[in-house]
Amino acid sequence: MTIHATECLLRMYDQHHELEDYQSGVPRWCTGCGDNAILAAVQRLCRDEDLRPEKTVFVSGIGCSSRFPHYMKTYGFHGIHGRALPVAEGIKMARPDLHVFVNTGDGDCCSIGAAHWIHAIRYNMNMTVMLHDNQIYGLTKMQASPTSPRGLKSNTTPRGSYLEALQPLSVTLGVQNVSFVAQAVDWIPEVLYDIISAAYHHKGFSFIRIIQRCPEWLPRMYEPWLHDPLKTMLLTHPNGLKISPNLSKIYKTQEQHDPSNLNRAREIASILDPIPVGILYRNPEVPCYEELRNAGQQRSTRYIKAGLEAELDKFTVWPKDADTKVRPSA
Ligand SMILES: Cc1ncc(C[n+]2csc(CCOP(=O)(O)OP(=O)(O)O)c2C)c(N)n1
Ligand code: SF4
Ligand SMILES: [Mg+2]
Repeated sequence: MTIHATECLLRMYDQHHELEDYQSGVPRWCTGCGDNAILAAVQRLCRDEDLRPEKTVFVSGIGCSSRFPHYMKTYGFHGIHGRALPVAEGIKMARPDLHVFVNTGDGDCCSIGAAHWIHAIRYNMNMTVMLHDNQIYGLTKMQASPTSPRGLKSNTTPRGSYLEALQPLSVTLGVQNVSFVAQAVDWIPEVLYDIISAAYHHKGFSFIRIIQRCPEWLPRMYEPWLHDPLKTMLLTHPNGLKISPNLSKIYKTQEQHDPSNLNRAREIASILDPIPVGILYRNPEVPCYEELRNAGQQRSTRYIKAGLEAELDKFTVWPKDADTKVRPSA
């Protein structure tokens, strides 16, 4: 039986996806690394939203966390250090129909990529950005990052780091056109999932700082918070996170915070203990750059086809006697 191309396409559209349709390879992160929890939440989200893998792309820079795209059975771009955001912006500009996710580390985003981070907030392109903040350079074996706490001993700061940590939430909330800022921790999977889901559903640049444990280099960093639930402050609101009764019984430190209140969001961003967890700010009215610029509109199908053919022709091995400069007509 012959299946025609259109039928094939229709079958693809109808296909329902399971968890394993998004899982690729065995993660090489250390046991107990918070990146594993983030990966599990994201794969669940893709399954629940039934995202088409061929319409989904994960972009990263360099670092342990930036290995993320390898473990997603979607499109992916493991880029260069600090450049995940401009790559993602380019993808969104050319293909606004794709679901674009970015996974970046605290070194990747807040150090070498800091300039791109600031401008990406201002451009407010529709993508979900996860900052895996383990407060250390993990992959290169324990150098201080901009988010390392003052006094942290590392390979580059053997006497303890001299500076106060940069606060990613405060920085993001200070930039023109900020539209979505949230904070999550890797050790409360239910809330981690809900926050990534809210970020995915927001139209604009959704920035989630995820406090991610690195048991290899900073094994005891979050012990006090793990052992005392009162040291975590859940931000709840009918327009923000809704917490299940079971979770409410454990995490009793809570604040009703309206995510449209930017001034309060900025105050909350500066609270380090208890750790605020939830949606700090959301403004769906901020325009997205790709819409202002009518991204993807200028390219006709003919233009795209010609470009693709030119690329494929580079790899064509023509018969010896053929004129290599002239492509045979179909
Ligand atoms: C241009 C450039 N400079 C430096 C490096 C070395 N390098 C690789 S990963 C990394 C830091 C990664 O830290 P982070 O972004 O926090 O990711 P993590 O490994 O902690 O997930 C550095 C400095 C590099 N690969 N490229
Ligand atoms: S070094 Fe740290 S961040 Fe990297 S995989 Fe191991 S636990 Fe995770
Ligand atoms: Mg890091």
